[in-house]
Amino acid sequence: MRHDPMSPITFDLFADAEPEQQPRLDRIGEQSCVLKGFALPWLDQLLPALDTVLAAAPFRQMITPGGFTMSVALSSCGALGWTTDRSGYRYTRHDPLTGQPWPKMPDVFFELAQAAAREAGFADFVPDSCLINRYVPGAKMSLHQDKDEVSYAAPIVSVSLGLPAIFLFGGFERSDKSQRVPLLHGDIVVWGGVDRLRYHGVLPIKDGQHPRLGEQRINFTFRTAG
Ligand code: MD3
Ligand code: FE
Repeated sequence: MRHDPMSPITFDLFADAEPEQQPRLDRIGEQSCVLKGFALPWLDQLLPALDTVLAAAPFRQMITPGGFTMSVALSSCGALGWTTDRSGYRYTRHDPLTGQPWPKMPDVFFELAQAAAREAGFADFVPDSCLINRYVPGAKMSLHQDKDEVSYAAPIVSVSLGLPAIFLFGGFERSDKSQRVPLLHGDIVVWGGVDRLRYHGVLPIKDGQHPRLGEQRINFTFRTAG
């Protein structure tokens, strides 16, 4: 029998995803939302591109201005990369480890970030920086604000891969109560507008093995930094 021309030929990209990863939009703040499972259809393109970036700019643990070694290991791609050392936090055009410019942001990274921002209501997001955070079990990120970007007009897009995490979404003072947002492999969070300067963090990652990424969580944070 011939295919009915009115019924598109499709296949289910989410056939093997967990039910909680069915694509959907959860609002977590006035201008913030979680796009559950949004990155899943992009993974086969995303992971090889990630390997290329990491071959040029490997993960490294950085030192905070206070002299502590971060439990999260970092890399970056795009025109600007975020770094910290004893002298402070900043965006740089060169990787301090290699002395080379940060690797180019792969097209598939840019396109995914732009598509997610659009889905969340932010048209024409043009990220110039992608910070790549690697968490092993036990690694965490304490409550902080992101204030190193030139403008707070653009949203921030964050892609979670690998082991699950509990994201802390706080208020405008460190002492404000935080909301706990579970994030799974393939989830994307978009923050903007009035929520841009909220305190946020990540609870220590629990032990586990992710079938695709092993014993780690990787987070991409896209920003318009410069
Ligand atoms: C919420 N990274 O790199 S996603 C960071 O999962 C960072 O690795 C976390 O916080 C992670 O700075 C959280 C990114 C994020 C970035 C900016 C925000 C969440 C935000 C600004 C306001 C509220
Ligand atoms: Fe942050």
